[in-house]
Amino acid sequence: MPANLTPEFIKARERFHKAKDPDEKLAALEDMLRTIPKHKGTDHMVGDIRKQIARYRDASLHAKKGKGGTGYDHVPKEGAGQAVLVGPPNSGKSSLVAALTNARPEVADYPFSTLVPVPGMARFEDVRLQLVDLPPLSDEYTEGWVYNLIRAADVAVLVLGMDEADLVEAHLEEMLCWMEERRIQLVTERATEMDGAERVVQVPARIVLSKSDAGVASEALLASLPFPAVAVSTLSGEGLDAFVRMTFDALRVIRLYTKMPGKKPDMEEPYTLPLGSTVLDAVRTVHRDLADHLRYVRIWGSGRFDGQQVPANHVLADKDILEIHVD
Ligand SMILES: Nc1nc2c(ncn2[C@@H]2O[C@H](COP(=O)(O)OP(=O)(O)O)[C@@H](O)[C@H]2O)c(=O)[nH]1
Ligand SMILES: [Mg+2]
Repeated sequence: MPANLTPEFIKARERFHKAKDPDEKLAALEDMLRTIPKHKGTDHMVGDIRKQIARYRDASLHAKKGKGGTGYDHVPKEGAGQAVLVGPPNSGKSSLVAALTNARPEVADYPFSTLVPVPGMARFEDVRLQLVDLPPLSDEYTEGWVYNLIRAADVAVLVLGMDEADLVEAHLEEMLCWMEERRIQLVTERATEMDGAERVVQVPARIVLSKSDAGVASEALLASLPFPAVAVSTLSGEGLDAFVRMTFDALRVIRLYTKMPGKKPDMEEPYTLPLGSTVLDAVRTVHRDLADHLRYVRIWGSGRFDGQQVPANHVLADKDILEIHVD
C-alpha cells in the first residue's frame, strides 16, 4: 500500500509501541494522527488510530475519574435545553452542529471522526438551545458514556442521511433496538406519570433526514417515521430553520419576559421554564428569595386582558410578560 508515511509518523509510531502508560500511548497516537498523510490509502489506518485514541482516552479518563475527573458522562446544559445528535457514522451530525452553532466539530467522510461530545449553541428566535454532537452509534463500537449522554438529554435527534435513503428504516430500527437494550425509551413526548416498576428512561425524540440534496425525502417517508421529522441539507440550507424550531418545540419550554412597573419589558434574553410552569415558579426563577416578598403579579399575554393581576398558581404561556410586585 503506497501510504507514503513520513519520518515524523514513523517516529510517533515507535513511541507508541515503546510507551508504557496510557497517557504516553495517547500522546503518541495523537502525534500519529497529526502526522499521517491523509488520503484514500491511509483511510483504514486513520480509522484504526482514531479507535485506539478513543480507547486510550477512555482508559485515561477512567483512571482519572477515581481522582475526581468527570469523563464525558455529563455535558453541562446551557440555554433553553439540550438536544443530542444521534445516528450512524457519516450521517451528517457534525455538519449540523457546524452549520447551526459556533462549535467546529470535525466533519469528515470517514466513520468515527467524532470521538468526544461537542456542544454548540444554536439560535431560535430570541433564545439559544444547545446541540451536542455525539460519536456515532454502531454495534461494534459505541462507548457507554454515549448512552449516558442520551439519557440525560432533553431531546434526542436521530440523524439519518438521505444519501443512504434505502437504509433509513434499517438504521432507525437498529438504533431503537440498541436504545431498548440500554433501557432508553424514545418517545414523542415524555409521559408525566411513569410506571415506577419500569426502570426505563424516556427521552423525547425527533428525526432529521439529512443530506436532502442527495436524496428525496418523500412525504410518504416523512409520514412513516415514528417521531416528528424534517428533511435538512447543510449544503443547500433546506430545513435548517424547521429543524431548530422542531427541536425547540420538543424541549417543551416557555419563554418569559419581565418588566418593571411603568417601564417597558426587557425583551432581550427571556427566562425559559418548563411548559406548565406557574407564576410562582417564574418568580422563584427570577430570584430565589423573591417569592417570600411577593405581593402580586400582573401579566401581559395569557391573562384575560393585558396587565391582569393573576394568582400565584396561574399557569403561564410562551411569551408572557410578568410584572412582579413585592413588598
Ligand atoms: N450532500 C451532502 N453531504 C453532506 C451533508 N451534510 C454532511 N455531508 C457529508 O457527509 C459526510 C459526513 O458528515 P459528518 O457531518 O462528518 O457526519 P457525522 O459522522 O454524522 O458527524 C461528510 O463528507 C459531509 O461533507 C449534506 O447536507 N449534503
Ligand atoms: Mg461526526
